[in-house]
Amino acid sequence: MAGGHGICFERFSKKMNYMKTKIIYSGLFALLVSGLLFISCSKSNSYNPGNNSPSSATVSIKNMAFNPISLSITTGTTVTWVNNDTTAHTVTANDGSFNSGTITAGSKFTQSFSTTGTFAYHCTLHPEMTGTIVVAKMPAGGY
Ligand SMILES: [Cu+2]
Repeated sequence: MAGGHGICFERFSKKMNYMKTKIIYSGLFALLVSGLLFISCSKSNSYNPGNNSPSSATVSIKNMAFNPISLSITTGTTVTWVNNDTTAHTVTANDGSFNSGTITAGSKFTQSFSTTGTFAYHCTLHPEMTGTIVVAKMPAGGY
């Protein structure tokens, strides 16, 4: 029979199409899951409107010092100060633009930066403790 192979091939290609659809769907599903994961992860950072790729940075407070002393970020970045010291500290902007109040040992303070500039800060409890956040414009189109 001449058509025998044709029918067989047709069945085969139908099966292939089905498999392709399955692969596409599982691909879309994986994409959806990773998208949801990304959304739920980035929700823990404070959201900055207009910035679709929020980023974050951390400053550790330990041994009566901010580490790093100077942190360079881009606009829309959320900075978290983590008090890894045994005493309380504050993160207080010299220009008064932000102030953590007392951060007890083991606690955190979060501040997002939406404007460019150099923000010097200190600890009101230990004025010799100083730090700087340098905020540059986020590159066009984000990261
Ligand atoms: Cu302090």
